[in-house]
Amino acid sequence: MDEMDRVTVIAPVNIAVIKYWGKRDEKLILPINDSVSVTLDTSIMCAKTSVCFGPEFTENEIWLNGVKTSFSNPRLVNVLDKIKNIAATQRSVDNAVLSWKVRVCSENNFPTAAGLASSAAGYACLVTALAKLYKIKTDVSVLARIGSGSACRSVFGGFVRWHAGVNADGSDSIATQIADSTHWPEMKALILVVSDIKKHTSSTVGMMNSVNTSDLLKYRAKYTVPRRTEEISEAILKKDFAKFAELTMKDSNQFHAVCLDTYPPCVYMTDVSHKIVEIIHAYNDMCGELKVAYTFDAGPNACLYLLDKEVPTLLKLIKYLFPTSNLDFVIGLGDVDGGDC
Ligand code: 2P0
Repeated sequence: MDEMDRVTVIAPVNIAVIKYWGKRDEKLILPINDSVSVTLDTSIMCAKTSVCFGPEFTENEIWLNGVKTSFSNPRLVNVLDKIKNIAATQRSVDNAVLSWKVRVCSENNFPTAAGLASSAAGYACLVTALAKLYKIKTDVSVLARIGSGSACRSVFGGFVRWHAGVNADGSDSIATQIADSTHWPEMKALILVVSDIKKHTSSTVGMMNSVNTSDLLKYRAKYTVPRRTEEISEAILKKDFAKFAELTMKDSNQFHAVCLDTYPPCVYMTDVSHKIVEIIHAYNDMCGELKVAYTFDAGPNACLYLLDKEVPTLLKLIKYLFPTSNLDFVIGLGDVDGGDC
């Protein structure tokens, strides 16, 4: 096989501060509200994907963390079809190449499906690698979105906003950068892995149930998120940590309130997660200002945002309160393809 027929890409994890929860179109993966996230440095958490194709392959194959997995996942098929269609339109590869089968090998260096944005990094990686393999020119954030909504935010570094858009075809549902990773270098994320067990309700199913049953989600999408998205973008640009922290914590809390308002409820936070919330509020009260913000995705693990000068004290506190835990790590902000995984 020609070396040109193999591409490897690394993509970072992003952790939302204004959460995406709920779709208006399941097939195109169009959200009901904008969301904002922070892209983390790839040194500790990232996905790495290699793709290749060739006339000798008899079927499409995907290997996830060393295990061969079915390629029949409709999202995977959809992403590959879409990329091949673009390649055909742009005539970026020979027609014969379009009939070749592909082989995908993807690895994460962090717990999969434990609410640590593994699908975001995974699909961002996959579509970027496939777009390079088929030599197409396109907005990879749109392709990533079709794989997994939050993945569209992982194609940019720094602070990123995913615009819900209004078009029925999803052409304006894209991610843009609010500020790059050098804008606020003091900003750090401290990840506390409470559990790496796979979640009961996948985000996809959970958000579908929320759209169908939660009144709070309707209120959130219409009134809360539009205001918070503007406010947090401004806080990021002004480097106003207290405002950033307040909005981040309130949005995490409202997202989990929506999960409880869903019928049947989806419960992602555990007693330990709630303990962490309590500790952070007590810490901020003790400091007399907001020094640390927590946020929880569709899982029990905490992501704390804080400025670097606060990291040593916070780490000491966490070690004191959770002496047996060795599952915490500090990460800076990152870029796309920013280092070895
Ligand atoms: C987010 N989450 O904004 C929110 C917060 C989880 C909680 O995006 O169905 O895996 O593939 O579009 O992207 C998780 O949702 O769901 C998610 P699909 P995805 O990060």
